Amino acid sequence: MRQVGIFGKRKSGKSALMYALTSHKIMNETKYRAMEISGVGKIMLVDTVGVDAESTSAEKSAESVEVALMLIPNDSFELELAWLSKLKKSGAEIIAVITQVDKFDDSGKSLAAAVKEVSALDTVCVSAKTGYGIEELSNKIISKLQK
Ligand SMILES: Nc1nc2c(ncn2[C@@H]2O[C@H](COP(=O)(O)OP(=O)(O)OP(=O)(O)O)[C@@H](O)[C@H]2O)c(=O)[nH]1
Ligand SMILES: [Mg+2]
Repeated sequence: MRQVGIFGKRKSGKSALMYALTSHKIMNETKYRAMEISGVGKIMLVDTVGVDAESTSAEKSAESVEVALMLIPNDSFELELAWLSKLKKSGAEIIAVITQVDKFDDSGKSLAAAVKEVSALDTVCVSAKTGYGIEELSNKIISKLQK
């Protein structure tokens, strides 16, 4: 099945984002969520281990995803930049996702601009808590899958 991978440091909000994107209340922790997207078909959202935890496991996941979401929760994103080059090499389409933006005064806009400046990537600001930006991110994922 076509896969969309969620990458980020521990506690960056990977699992919360996966649930927000699939908009289901779930009872148990799971590493995969299947979702049906009209015009695209069935895809698998893959929650990965923190890129600062066990990198070999996250690297394995990187090999099989078509679209990679690189989560960035705050302005120390050196490790994420290193991961962005790994993900580029794997051939995945990449979206930089500023997470937990309900914690920012400007909804993450200045951080998004900084990330965009160094990476030249598509950047989206989201909050799994409030739902901010979730629809915009879904649409970006869909457009990447339709490429
Ligand atoms: N305020 C706020 N808190 C969030 C948001 N998303 C996640 N959190 C909180 O941040 C913490 C980590 O969220 P997770 O979704 O578990 O993060 P994770 O990246 O899956 O963490 P690991 O699986 O342990 O690597 C939890 O306490 C969440 O409640 C958000 O959008 N806003
Ligand atoms: Mg998690």
